[in-house]
Amino acid sequence: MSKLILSRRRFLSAGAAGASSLVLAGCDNLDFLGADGGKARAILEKANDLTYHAQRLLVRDGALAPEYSETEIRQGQRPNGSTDPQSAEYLALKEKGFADYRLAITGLVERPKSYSLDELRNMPARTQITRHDCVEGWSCIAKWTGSQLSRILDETGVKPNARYVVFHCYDVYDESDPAAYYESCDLVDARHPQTILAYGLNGQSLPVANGAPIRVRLERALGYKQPKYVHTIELADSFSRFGLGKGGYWEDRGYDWYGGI
Ligand SMILES: Nc1nc2c(c(=O)[nH]1)N[C@H]1C(S)=C(S)[C@@H](COP(=O)(O)O)O[C@H]1N2
Ligand SMILES: [Mo]
Repeated sequence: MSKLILSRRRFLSAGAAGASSLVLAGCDNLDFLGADGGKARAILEKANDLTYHAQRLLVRDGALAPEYSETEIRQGQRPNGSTDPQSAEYLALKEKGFADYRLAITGLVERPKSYSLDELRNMPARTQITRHDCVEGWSCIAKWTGSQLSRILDETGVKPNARYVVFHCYDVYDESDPAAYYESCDLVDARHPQTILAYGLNGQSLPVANGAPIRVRLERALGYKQPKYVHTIELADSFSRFGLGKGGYWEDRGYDWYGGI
């Protein structure tokens, strides 16, 4: 615990947003913090708020994550977490090459809507070569292609009381625990130009192992904030009613909600 607090202090005094990832080095170290109601967890949650507000002060809303050149792509994107969802619904979609897939936009939107994969692919695309940083201690530079989430939010309209975007996924990460993977971000990150719904990876269609047919790229955040196998994007005024209420699958298990790098 003292190590965690020291890291947070060091982060704040150093004034470098990137230093916040120090505290997340090694998923294993954090596992014990996931226990609900624990004192350690309450302290971590306070630290989360601190990180979020400090990051929002330090990182300009529109600041871009670094982008790289083709020559810096050294290997394929290493698949991690769920890599082959087994739900009946997902398997049926996969069997037909995702021809029947629809991405639903629901919740606090003016015009709820759903998109086929072709509709998403026919929108103006953004391609970006970025670095993915997983808290387990590895990084990969890869080229992602997709539709900007901001365009989709412009099409559906966002109600004034919406504050968060919640991403619902097809997979359960751990077969012994029925919780579906989910994630969330605020509207500043949702409307960020590099926040895309990716259907392409390194010039090919997105493989199942990396989240086919659609996965989110939230380039200023850590790996677990990049949900794969997304079926629904829900606008909400709070994330307390989803999962265990902390804003994401791994957040429910003790990770930082903002997860900035
Ligand atoms: N739906 C879903 N999204 C997920 C995960 C997962 O298990 N399920 N794992 C997360 C983690 S911890 C990482 S590091 C990245 C891995 O993405 P990749 O497989 O494309 O490398 O996906 C993130 N998004
Ligand atoms: Mo990760």
